[in-house]
Amino acid sequence: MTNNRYVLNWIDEMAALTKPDKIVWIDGSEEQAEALRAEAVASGELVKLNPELYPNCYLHRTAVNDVARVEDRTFICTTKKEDAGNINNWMAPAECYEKLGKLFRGSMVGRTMYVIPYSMGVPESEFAKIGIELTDSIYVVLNMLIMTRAGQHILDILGDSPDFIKGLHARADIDEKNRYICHFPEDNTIWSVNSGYGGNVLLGKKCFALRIASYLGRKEGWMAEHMLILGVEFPNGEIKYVSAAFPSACGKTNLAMLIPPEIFRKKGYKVWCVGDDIAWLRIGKDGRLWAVNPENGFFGVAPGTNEHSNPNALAATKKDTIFTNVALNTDNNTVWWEGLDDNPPKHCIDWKGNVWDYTKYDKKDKTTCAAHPNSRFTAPAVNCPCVSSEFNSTTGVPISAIVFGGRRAKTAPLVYQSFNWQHGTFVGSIMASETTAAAAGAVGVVRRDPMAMRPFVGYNMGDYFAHWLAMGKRIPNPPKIFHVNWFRTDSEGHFIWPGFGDNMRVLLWILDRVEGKVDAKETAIGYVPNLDDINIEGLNLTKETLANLLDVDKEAWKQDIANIKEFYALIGDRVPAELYQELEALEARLDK
Ligand code: GTP
Ligand code: SPV
Ligand code: MN
Repeated sequence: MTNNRYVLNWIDEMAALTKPDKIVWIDGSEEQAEALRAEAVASGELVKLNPELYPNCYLHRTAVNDVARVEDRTFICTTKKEDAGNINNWMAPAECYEKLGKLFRGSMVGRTMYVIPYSMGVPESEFAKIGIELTDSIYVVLNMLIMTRAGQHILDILGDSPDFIKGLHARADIDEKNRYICHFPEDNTIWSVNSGYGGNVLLGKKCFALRIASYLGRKEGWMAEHMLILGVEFPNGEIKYVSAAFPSACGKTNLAMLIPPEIFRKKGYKVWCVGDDIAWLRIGKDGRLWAVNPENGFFGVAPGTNEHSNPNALAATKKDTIFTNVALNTDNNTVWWEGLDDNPPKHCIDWKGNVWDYTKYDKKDKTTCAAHPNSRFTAPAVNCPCVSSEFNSTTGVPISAIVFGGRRAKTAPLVYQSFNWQHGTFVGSIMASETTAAAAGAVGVVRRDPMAMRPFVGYNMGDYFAHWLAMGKRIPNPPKIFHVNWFRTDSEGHFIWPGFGDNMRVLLWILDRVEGKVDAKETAIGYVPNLDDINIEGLNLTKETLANLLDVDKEAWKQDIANIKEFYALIGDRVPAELYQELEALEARLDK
């Protein structure tokens, strides 16, 4: 345990509020984790899966009303409302503590409070930051043990320091009307109540590593981003690193674990995964931008994951994994989800815990799904066959290119390059994507999602843009900035680009551009590949189709401009003048 007064006093205070029957410190040992798994199985919180086929794997079902992040119930509580900005929900800190205090009061009576000391990042690294989460959920404890570096050694490293993020979570009544995910960046505090689902309750992830960390990054001169990190290994053994920001459920995990098409594999190309969701970026002594993944596991989308789309993710889930809201095949006690294979189990319990009738399953009707569309796996990073040798590096990896992207049926071409950092920041700021099941609410609606950070910036979005511009001025050798879209559709709504492993073809163009190896076509929105510079060998795709994928539809872009203006106006008066200049310049180029 610890003698740290700040830690002990805070826990006393939180225990006096929530009144748990007992307090258990999570030490990180396998014995303690195993005892908790057994306890959760006995209570029905976890289902133990077939130990031959899925050793040390478990299934958990959340409440039916509690299956995704809740953006409308997520608050940034700064003293001044302007510091949270118009894109975030805001509550005054005192009001929020008071309101949530009532919900937390006595919420752990008859329950156990677990104390989870954890580090985001390799604890020995300069990048790393420590958090302590107090929770009454064994599911949260077991997930945090996979997703972070947790246990007694973190308390030892913390020593007497007050420098840790204080997280309090209680399941309370899982009452959606009283569900709150609240952040107090000025107090290094996170309070989450009435949920038991992933991003709402694994407080090291979105709450700390993005919302609180983005706030700290701005103060301290670094960046916390919703980005995967991957390394492309060339046949000569050289590795170049790329980070990419796509909104939730838009392909980060898939790109991070990409397996190159055979023609590239034969030549010796490989892809290594450093991270699949979050990147912390700092300027290195050599003047480049360096990135670490602060997490230690993957909380990945299950549906659609299969032998062909993402064999690396699938392999990662074969042991030591917790599945959330997938279907249970009761014939052999294994898991299933839509898109795993074309053999829905004959005897099955769906994500709601009901017997599921496979004969009524209709691929086009999400209400007939056995697994929830946002069902997830929590797998240790070490399980992934393509995990990078730099995964535990204390310095991280140098980033050559930053890639933005989203789901756009029409406007955005397959890939384009920004003119420079300022224009690249503008490209990130106008990102848009169709919404997905990762957050509660309508699916498939286009919304602006700057840098894929709309739900995750812990301060004013205008200030966030300014921070990007300021960072660009400070990085002597900045990465080049690109934008991709794997999701253009034809008139029947089918994806035109094959995606997944074939995205390698686009990554190689990006890295060729970084190296100055290929020319490009200058268009109104940025540099677009010349047709011959994207290798489509072995693809069932004609040059004409590629030309369509790369086409910049000026009319569609002009229609987008009005929406961008509205969005900037919504963010308010802290949008930097440089971005308005970029917007005007884009408009002028489109009119030419
Ligand atoms: P979060 O964990 O929510 O942040 O999501 P993510 O960005 O990691 O998304 P993920 O890789 O899990 O992909 C989400 C969905 O997009 C899955 O259903 C994938 O099958 C699908 N997807 C991923 N990459 C591609 C692609 O290149 N093309 C197409 N068509 N679909 C893709
Ligand atoms: C996302 O929604 O971007 C996720 C899943 O990565 S969650 O942890 O629930 O935020
Ligand atoms: Mn994510």
